[in-house]
Amino acid sequence: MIASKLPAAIIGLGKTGISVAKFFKKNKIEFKAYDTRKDLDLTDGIKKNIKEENIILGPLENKLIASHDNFIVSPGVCLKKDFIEKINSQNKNIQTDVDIFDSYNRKKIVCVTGSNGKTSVTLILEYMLKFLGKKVAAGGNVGTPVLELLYNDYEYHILELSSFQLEMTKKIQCDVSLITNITPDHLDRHKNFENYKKIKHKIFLNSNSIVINRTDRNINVKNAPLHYSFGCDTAPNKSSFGIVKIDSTNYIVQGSEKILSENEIKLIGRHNLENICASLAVINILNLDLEKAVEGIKDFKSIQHRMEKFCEKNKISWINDSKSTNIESTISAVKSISGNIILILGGRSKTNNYDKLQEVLQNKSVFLILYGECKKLLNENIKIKKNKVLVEDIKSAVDEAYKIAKSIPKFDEKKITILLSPACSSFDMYSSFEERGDHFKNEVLKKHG
Ligand code: UMA
Repeated sequence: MIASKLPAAIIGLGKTGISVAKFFKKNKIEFKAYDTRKDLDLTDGIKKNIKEENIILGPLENKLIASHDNFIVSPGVCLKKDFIEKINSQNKNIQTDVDIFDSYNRKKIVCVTGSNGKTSVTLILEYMLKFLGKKVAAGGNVGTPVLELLYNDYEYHILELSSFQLEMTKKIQCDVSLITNITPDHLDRHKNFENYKKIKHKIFLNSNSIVINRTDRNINVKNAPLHYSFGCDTAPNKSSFGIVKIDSTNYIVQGSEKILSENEIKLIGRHNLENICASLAVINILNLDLEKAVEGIKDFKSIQHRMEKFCEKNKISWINDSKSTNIESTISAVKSISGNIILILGGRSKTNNYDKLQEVLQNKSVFLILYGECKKLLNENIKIKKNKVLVEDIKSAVDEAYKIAKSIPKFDEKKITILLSPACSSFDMYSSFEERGDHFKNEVLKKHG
């Protein structure tokens, strides 16, 4: 923050804004808080940390710029271009909670970003470090605002940073940073893929070492510091991790050495093997006990809302993958399942190009259930000869899926998986993918008693 006699401006009063307000209150920094929602409910979290006279609701007017020198913007708030330009032209300062965290943090940090898999890698790393006896916590996009981490004496912080968080962040100094992969996402906000890629790469700027997915051409390591790699191919040397298939079993390898078989872990899908590879590369760089971390991961169960197998009855498995809010993530999910799949897709669409998904579905034994705001768009854009049905909402999707599963002939020996992997955001009907996933699980569990 720049030195100023004016109060700071906190923009956005969700989890992030509240955490900034709490931090400022503790550190005796004056502030005012803004939220563009006129009818915002003043939650207990807000009331506890912010005096009502310091809360301003409604559209952000350019005239408020004169009242502040420091603006701390929440990730979900997309500021107008002229608002940002005005702040910059007056040598004022826009930053994020991640910048404030950076200026106060003295502990080791690993930063993780990527279009898919970033939450999984964050949670796998947190789990591995705990297994190794380290005091560690994960924060950022994964759910706990980063500033909340500073109140405890952790040895390691694992930060999941989204493109929304990186966009306005000026600097995050880290020991290791990692990009899992980059595919187009959130382009409505970031305008074009080039810009999105550039924002993702900001994570490398102040990192001592970096981990890259060597098979992803969208990740550019020119001028980057010392780097280590992972990928879904063979590993070129001892400081890299990869996957090889021997006699139809996938193994994680470090260089040429097999270190873990897919049959030894509880996580489902090849993409999770990649997530483990990425995490092991970080453990390696941090000079921690790799062998023990490999032992630990064998007991790691599914992560909520990410290929979470939460119910298995009468040869039917139910998987909640509500976190898959884009096509690439749904493709990974579908590819990782064999047998009959009843796939629930829908929500608010982020695109109208579903060609890649259609291609994958054509080679699978799949029945589609399309729900929500974009069900018709999906119906028009996913042209597969297989069965399809359109329903209103998640409850009807669960009812329909159950009916279809029951109707699959008994002589069909293949297992049946009912998969919610929507390829769309949840915002047509829910406030988050978590809420959607919880609703799905509740409806299923009601059915199965
Ligand atoms: N708001 C405005 N104006 C706007 C938009 C929002 O005033 O134009 C206000 C809203 O009225 C609301 C508040 O801002 O009161 C919400 O702030 P926010 O959207 O930044 O959300 P937070 O509650 O602070 O949660 C954020 C992340 N949310 C987003 O990036 C949208 C959470 O990621 C993150 O867990 C949390 O900080 C803690 O770090 C969620 C997410 O959806 C999971 N992430 C996206 C994703 O994973 O795809 C990027």
